[in-house]
Amino acid sequence: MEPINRRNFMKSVAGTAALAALEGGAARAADTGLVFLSTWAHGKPANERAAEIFKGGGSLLDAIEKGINVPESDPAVTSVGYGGLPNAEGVVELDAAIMDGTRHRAGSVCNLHMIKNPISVARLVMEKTRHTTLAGEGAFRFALKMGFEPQTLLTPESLRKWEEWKVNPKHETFWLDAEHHDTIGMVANDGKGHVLSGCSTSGLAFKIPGRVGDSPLVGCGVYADDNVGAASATGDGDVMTNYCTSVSIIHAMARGASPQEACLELLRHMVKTDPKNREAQVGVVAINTQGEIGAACINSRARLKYALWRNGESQLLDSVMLI
Ligand code: SD4
Repeated sequence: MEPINRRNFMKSVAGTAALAALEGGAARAADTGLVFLSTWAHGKPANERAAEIFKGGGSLLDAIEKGINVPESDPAVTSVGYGGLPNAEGVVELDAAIMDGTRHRAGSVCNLHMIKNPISVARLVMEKTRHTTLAGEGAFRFALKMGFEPQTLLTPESLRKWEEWKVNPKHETFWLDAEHHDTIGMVANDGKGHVLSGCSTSGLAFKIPGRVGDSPLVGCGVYADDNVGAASATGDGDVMTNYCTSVSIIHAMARGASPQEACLELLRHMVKTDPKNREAQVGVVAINTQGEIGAACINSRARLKYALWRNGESQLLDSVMLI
């Protein structure tokens, strides 16, 4: 056998890693490629916009923000931003959060009215203040200070739906029940292990004014940590908040689960702790620092479709359903 001399050692994989360590840093992970993963069909144009921003020289934060701005600004999407369905009093109240896995910092807004891009306001809470969450009137006044233009967020369509709901004697109210709804949650990996999570919603339609769902809560609607990965959630926030969905998924991944296993582990736990959750509308997405992904939902009543952008290919796929 050839004796190990310095030249042979340095040619070996172990030698390269050892040399990198000696030179003051661990060997850098290989580039696994840029990935954007979002909830629902409106996640597809959002991912495509995000990829365009990143490839044009923007940061991953720019990419997530501008990507989520797409459904927020689209009046045809009635669950996010402009055109989102209002609360029981006919006021559109928006929730959003964004978390940066490098800084381990998030920004979020709750019950924000008259500002169509809450994810952009959430980003500024993270970047311009020492706070993490601003709510209601304070969030609105902060947005004005940051130069956002107030505008009505009701569209003829969302107004019509609210009027219909209001006069329906059997209308569902959130004093008791929940209703199906589609938030955008987006997670991303820049291919070098930097991850981010963002989430934006108008919350459950016709909710009690002041209600805050899971989406703007750090650990629930978003979580991101460059040591592990990122996660986001969609569905009935009144159920999911009790399970701290996103951070629970990240903790399972930190213990060694793949993103897909981690998503399913959380959903199984939800059903085990309360069998009624079998009927709950819950969808989750996750990505790890190597770019592996997971997407899962509890039942077929709200089968989560997720949008995946990878290697220039943009797809809409079915998530794994809990069985
Ligand atoms: C909420 N989680 O406010 C949001 C709604 C949602 O898909 O995600 N719908 O409870």
